[in-house]
This record gives sequence, structure tokens and C-alpha cells, in this order.
Amino acid sequence: GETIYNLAFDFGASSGRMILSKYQDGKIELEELHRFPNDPVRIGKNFYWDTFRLYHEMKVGLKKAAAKKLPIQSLAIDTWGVDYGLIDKDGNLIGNPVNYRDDRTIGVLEEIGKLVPLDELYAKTGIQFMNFNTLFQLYADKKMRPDIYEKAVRLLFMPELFGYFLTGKMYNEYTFASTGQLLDAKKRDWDYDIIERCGIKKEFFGELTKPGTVIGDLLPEVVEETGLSGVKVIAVGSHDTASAVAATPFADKNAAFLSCGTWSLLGMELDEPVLTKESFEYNYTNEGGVEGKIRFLKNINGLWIMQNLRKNWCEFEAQVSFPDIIKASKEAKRKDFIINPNDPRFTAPYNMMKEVIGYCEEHGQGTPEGLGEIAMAIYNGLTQEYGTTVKNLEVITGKTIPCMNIVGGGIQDQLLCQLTANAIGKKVVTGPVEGSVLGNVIMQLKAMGEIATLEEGRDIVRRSFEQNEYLPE
Ligand code: LFR
Repeated sequence: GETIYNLAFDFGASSGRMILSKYQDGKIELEELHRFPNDPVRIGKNFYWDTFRLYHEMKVGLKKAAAKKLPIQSLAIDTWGVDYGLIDKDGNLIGNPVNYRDDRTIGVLEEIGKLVPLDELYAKTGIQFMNFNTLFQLYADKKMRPDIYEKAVRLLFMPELFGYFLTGKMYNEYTFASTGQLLDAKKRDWDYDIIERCGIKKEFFGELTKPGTVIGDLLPEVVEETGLSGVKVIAVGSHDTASAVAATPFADKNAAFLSCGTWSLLGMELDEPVLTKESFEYNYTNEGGVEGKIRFLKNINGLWIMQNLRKNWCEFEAQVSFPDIIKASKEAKRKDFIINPNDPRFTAPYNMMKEVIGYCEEHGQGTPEGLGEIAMAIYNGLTQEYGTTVKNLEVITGKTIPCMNIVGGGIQDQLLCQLTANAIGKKVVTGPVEGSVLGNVIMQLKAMGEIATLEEGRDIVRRSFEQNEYLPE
């Protein structure tokens, strides 16, 4: 049959990609056309995204796509959560978007707690308390960059900001907006009461767009510059995790999911949010999913720790790859070191190696020697946390979880997958690697009328990509 071509832009915390999807005879094939670094920039005390460079790279990608001379139907963008740009009354981006690892929000939670009791804030928004939630960032902006804050009239989350640069259209998409702690989880719309009581400007927020909506065409300037024409821009589940869950080929209706990359997002897809005292106390989050679903999950630090260990090891010790790290871990003499991955010291350290060693020493474990023992401390810390998180998911939801699906780059690490199966004591099914990209594509196909339902999209994923199984040892 006919081949349908779509482009997915997927931005992670350290790189961005533009992937060409080819959908034919019920199967999808992916081809990476452009990959570029996403290097955040420290300026003084602050930590920013290099927004214009990222947009520049998107256009480099579009030029490559144009050179293929294919009838590309549409494109869509997904990125990491919570971050945004502020727009002034003339439609200009003002103030550079700040990276969520910036520490200007430290202490904001306590201040917000005086305005809205935190249990109430949770009962309405259903969002896990994390320093970087958009609500807290906006509160910090108002204090720390008041001029920008006052002049701003509109907020666009990162995928929407790039979408605006491409189309000239402003919109806010539901799944991404949900990560900000600004929505009423039940109504699935802005919670203006919370927004007002926290002193945030209501006018920042526009009507919410559902994932799977056609936004419009590329601006004539973009068409001219890139040579790409006739492509619709679509709002998908533009939070990368929403897209990853959208593409998860669940092995069972009560299966848990783990989106495994820089972050570990572990949870279940539910029809309604869980806003109980219990889920507040366990600090689980109810993020918005595609098709009105709720992504009930826990946000756990992830391969970020391993990625930075590798980076620092290359800088200070010797060149190593991820397979080298896995090999060293298997050969480690002591395999019992363990960190708590959620300790704030692992959020944005200058040297991850030192941080892991320091943690083990300060917790009476002795000193991990060499790459393998340091990496084992990370593996054990992550997988033990996965075990606890699955157990508590069962407690909170009252459901018995038979198995867990893992998607994302982390599944290429077989040691991690096996240790995960061991730690949760349940079967693990892995695949696909490209979770976010595929969720992005599926929702484009739905918006363009090529498929009718999310489940149809998940069936395409099942047919197109290999899955592996790990049983607990
Ligand atoms: C994963 C992710 C998480 C979000 C974190 C920060 O890439 O989007 O879901 O909590 O990044 O935005």
C-alpha cells in the first residue's frame, strides 16, 4: 500500500533528534535524519537551554527532510517536561528559557505552601512535588526576573515555543501542561483558583489543545528557508513521557510501565486520577495522558546518574562507553554498594563520580573502588527504587501488577533490565527503544485520520518492533 511519511522531533535532556517515520502496510519504520546535542549553558548562577540553537537545528533537520523529496504529511514535537518560554505583547520570546535543573526554585515549595496548603495543592493538581514544576518556576521568575515576568503576557511550553516559531500559532497542549502543577487533575483544565492564589498571572495560559490536533502550516519564511512545504504541524502528547506511554505495547491491562531514560518514569495508565491522602504521602503524580488517560507514576532519577558518571569518567579517568561500564559492573569485586538516586546531591553535580563515592562513604558502606563498583552503586540504587515504587503502586491503586513494560533507551542495557526484573520480582517486557518518537508518530497518524484509536497505534508498535522478556532470577 501507500507509504505515509511523518517527522518526529524528540528532544531529550542531552540531545535532540529528527526522525522520519514511514508507515506502510500496518507497520512503522524509523530513520534518524538529524541528531544534535542539547547542551544547556551556565551563565552566572543560572542554567539555561540554548533555545535558538535548538530551533536552528530543527531547521537543519527540515532541510535534510526536504532533500529527500518525499510527500511528508506532518510533523510534531515532544520534549522533556515543565520548561517554558515567556512571550511579550508583540509576540516575542523574552528571557531565555531556564533549564529545570537551575536551582532558583529551591525553597519555593515552602513559600507556596503558605499560600495553598500542600495537601490541598496535591488534592487538586495531583502532581508530585518536585522543585522544578512550572508553578514553582513561575513563582521564582516573579521574584528573580520581575521585569521579564511583568512584561510577559503568554506562556508557551518548550514544544509549543518551537511550534510557534514554525507556525506563528500559539497553543498550550494538555499532556505537557499537566506536568506544570497548574491543572485541575479531574477537570483536565487550568486550575485558575490555584494559579491565582499562588499569585501567577492567569493570562499566561491559553485554551488547552488535545493531543492529536492539527495546529497549522509552516510559516512561509520557514518553507522558503528549508525548502520543505505541504507539512502540517500537529500537537501530539508533547510531553516526551506522554508520548512514551502512548507507544507502550502493554503486555497486560494491569501492567506497569517504566519509561527509562534520563529519568525513570514508573507507573500505570489509569482512567481517572488518584488524589488520595495515600498517593499524596507517597508523592506519586497524575500526569495527563493522550486520549484522556492519566499517567499515574513516580518520577525517579534515572540514567542521568550513569550518563554523568560516564561523562566525568571520560573527562578525568579514561574514555569509556556504556558497554564498558556494564562489563566493569559485572566484574566488580563488591556488588553491594547502593545509593539513593533521589538524593538531591545527584541532581546537577559537577562530578558524579565523586558524588556517588561520597554517598557510599557517608552511609557507612566503605569506598567503591573503580568504575564497576561505582556503577553497581547506581544500578542497585535505581533498581531497588523501582522495586519499592512497584510495591507502593499496588498499595495505592489496589491492583495486582503482573508484569512491567519498559520502553526507552535504557532497555539497551540488559544488565539494568535483568536487575530490574530481580528487584521488582516480576516479568519485564522491553521495547520499543524509541518510545517517545513512536508515541509522537502515532498521535500524528491519528490526527491525520490514518488510524482511529490509540490501541490501533499500539498494535502497530507491537507488529513493528521486537520485544524481549526478562524473568526474575
Ligand atoms: C523525562 C521528563 C520527565 C520530567 C523531566 C523534567 O524526559 O520529561 O517526565 O519530569 O523530564 O522535565
